[in-house]
Amino acid sequence: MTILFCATGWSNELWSDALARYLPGRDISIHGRDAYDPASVRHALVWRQPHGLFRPMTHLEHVFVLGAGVDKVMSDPDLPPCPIARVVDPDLTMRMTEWVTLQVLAHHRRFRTHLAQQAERRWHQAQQWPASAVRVGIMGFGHLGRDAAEVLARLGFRVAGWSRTAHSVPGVETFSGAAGLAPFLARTDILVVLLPLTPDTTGVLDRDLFVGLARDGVFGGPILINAGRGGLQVEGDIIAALDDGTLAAATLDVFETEPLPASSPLWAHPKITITPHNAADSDADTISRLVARQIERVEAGLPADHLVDRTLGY
Ligand code: NDP
Ligand code: OXD
Repeated sequence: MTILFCATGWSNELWSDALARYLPGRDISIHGRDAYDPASVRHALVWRQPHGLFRPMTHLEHVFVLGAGVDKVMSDPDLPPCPIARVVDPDLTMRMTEWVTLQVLAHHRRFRTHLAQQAERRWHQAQQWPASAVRVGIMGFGHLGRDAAEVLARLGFRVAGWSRTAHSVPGVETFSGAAGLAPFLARTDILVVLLPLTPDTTGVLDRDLFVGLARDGVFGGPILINAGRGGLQVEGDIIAALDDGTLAAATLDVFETEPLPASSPLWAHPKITITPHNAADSDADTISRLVARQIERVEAGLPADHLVDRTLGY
C-alpha cells in the first residue's frame, strides 16, 4: 500500500525527508521521482496536483490536501468519491495572521509612503491615525479570518467579519450571507479577503463590490487586501478601480494566473503591492506531522479531521 506525495512547485527532497520522519517504515512514493503502481495508492498527499493524477488510482481511500485551499482538487474532473481533508493548523494560521497584520499595518502606517520618501531622502512625517479610526472587514471568516480578526481587534482596529453562515465572536461585528454583504462592505475601509475559491465565490471581487465599500474612511478610499485565491478577483476591475479612485490601494498575494506573468500590468501599478502567493506557506515538517496524525486516525477507523464538504466546495 502506497502513500503518494505530489506537489507542484515544492521541494520533493524536503517533503520526502519530513514524511519519512513522521511515517517511518511506510511505502512513500514521490510523484515524478519514484516509480509506483497507481492502483496501490491508498492515501494521496497533494498540492496543486496535475489533473489526471487520480484517474488510475483505483483504490484511493483518502486525499490529503497539503494546504488550506482545496480549489485545485475540487476542480479535478477525476476526483474520486473518497474523503478529502485539508490543512487547519496553528502554524499555517499564525503565518496568515502575520501576513494580514503586516499588510493592514503597512497601509495604516503608510509604509509605502515612507519607503518612497526614503528613496528621495525626504524627511516628512505623514499623518497617523489611531487604529480605532480604521474599519477592517474580513471577507471569509473561517479559521484564518477569525484568527486575524482577533489580533487586529487587539491592536485596536474596528473589525468585522463576513461569512456564509452566522458566527458570533466577542469584540467583532459579524455579518453573513447575501443580505449581510452590503452593510458589511458599507462599514469597511480595509477589505481583507480570506474566502475559498468555489463556484459561489468566483469573481466576487469586482467593480460592483468595490463601489459598495466605505468612502468616508481616513485613507480617502477603500483598500483591498486579497490572500484568498486569484480566481476571486477580476484583475481588470481592480486596475480600473484604482485608476478612477474607487479603490485607494490594493495588496495582492494571489492572482488569476500564477506565477503572475512578467507582462501583467499589476506589477508596476503604483497603488498595488504584490507578494508571490506566500502569505501562509505549508511548512514541510509541521504539515507532514499533521498528515501523519491524520493517517493514524483513518487507519484506526476514525474519520480524518477537517474534511471538505463536497457540496459547498470548501
Ligand atoms: P475556512 O473554510 O475555515 O473558512 C472559509 C470562510 O469563507 C468561512 O467563513 C466561510 O463561511 C466563508 N465562505 C465560504 N463560501 C462563502 C460564500 N459563498 N459566501 C460567504 N462566505 C463564504 O477556510 P480557511 O480560513 O482555512 O482558509 C480560507 C482560504 O484562504 C483558503 O480556502 C485558501 O484559498 C486561502 N489561503 C491562502 C493562503 C495563501 O498563502 N495565500 C494560505 C492559506 C489559505 P462559513 O464560516 O459560514 O462556512
Ligand atoms: C493554501 C495556500 O491554501 O498556501 O494553503 O494557498
